[in-house]
Amino acid sequence: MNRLSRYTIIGAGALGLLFGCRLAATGFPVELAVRRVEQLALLREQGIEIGSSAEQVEQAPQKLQARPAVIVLEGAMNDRGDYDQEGLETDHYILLTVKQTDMTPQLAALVARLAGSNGVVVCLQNGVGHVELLRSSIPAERLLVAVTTEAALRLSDREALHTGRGETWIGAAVPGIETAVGARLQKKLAEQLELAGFRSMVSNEITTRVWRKWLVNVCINPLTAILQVRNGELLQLPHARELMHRLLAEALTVAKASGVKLPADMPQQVEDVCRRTAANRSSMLQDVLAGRRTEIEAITGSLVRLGEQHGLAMTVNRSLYELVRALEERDAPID
Ligand code: KPL
Repeated sequence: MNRLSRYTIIGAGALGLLFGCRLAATGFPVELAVRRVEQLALLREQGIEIGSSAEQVEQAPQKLQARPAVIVLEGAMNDRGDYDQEGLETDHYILLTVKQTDMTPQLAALVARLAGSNGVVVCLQNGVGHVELLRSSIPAERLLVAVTTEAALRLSDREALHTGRGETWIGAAVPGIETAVGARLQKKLAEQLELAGFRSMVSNEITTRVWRKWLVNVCINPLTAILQVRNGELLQLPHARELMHRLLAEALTVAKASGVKLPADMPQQVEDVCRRTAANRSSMLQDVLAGRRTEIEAITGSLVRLGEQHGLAMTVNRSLYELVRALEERDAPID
């Protein structure tokens, strides 16, 4: 049977705006769930606008606009009425683009209610921890992860800049349970994201991809936040570069103890990300500069805890973990 799709995007930060705008502009029914009433009003009035940087489109900067439906997150209901058409059932994809720090048990309960028995929840968070929150309430074949290297910068409550094209890998969040329904849902999502202009693929080694992204964040995010430098500078400062490699070496012992096999060229891969995103302020640096809570718990904290459970000495990562926590605790930098 031919099945339609509809999308609910939870979280209208840079990635939420980017995915919401492109999917809606491609013609999919999209609703964006936001928390703040000011953002709701602005998006309802003016829609989303995504700019593409000149390097990315290899020509003059372009703008894409779309006007998806916008709802208040707390009021989100699993109301399928408007979308179901005679004889056609709908696949409801719920893209979770909130930060790790917003992934609370309350949000997980709301997502489960919204998903009902047929929704498909797709997690795009950095680090780990969110899947554990969701797996008791979402059937395994309907809980997906998407690892993306699409880069976007939020400019306002309704505008973002697509700063770099990347790739999006989709797979089961709970590995080892392969079903025909799960495979269909993953394939369809990859095809539809591709239609919306994202290079997307289903991955049968998604755990490795999650770990690769996680370790890249472990190496880059805390260091850039503490040193207050852009990603590229980690390669220019010899001591920072050395420390970054020590963080990675320690993290790789955790991967090995957890039975995760990562490519031998991880050190080069981390350096490549620094080069490709040289001008970026990492998300953790942006959080520190804005006085927000960072994702340190989900990125370094969870790695340290896992390593210690395996009996490993996590001294380098633990030190950076404590330093970022201290940055969060202080009121303001001295003058
Ligand atoms: O994912 C990132 C982040 O900032 O969170 C990297 C890859 C480090 C790019 O800035």
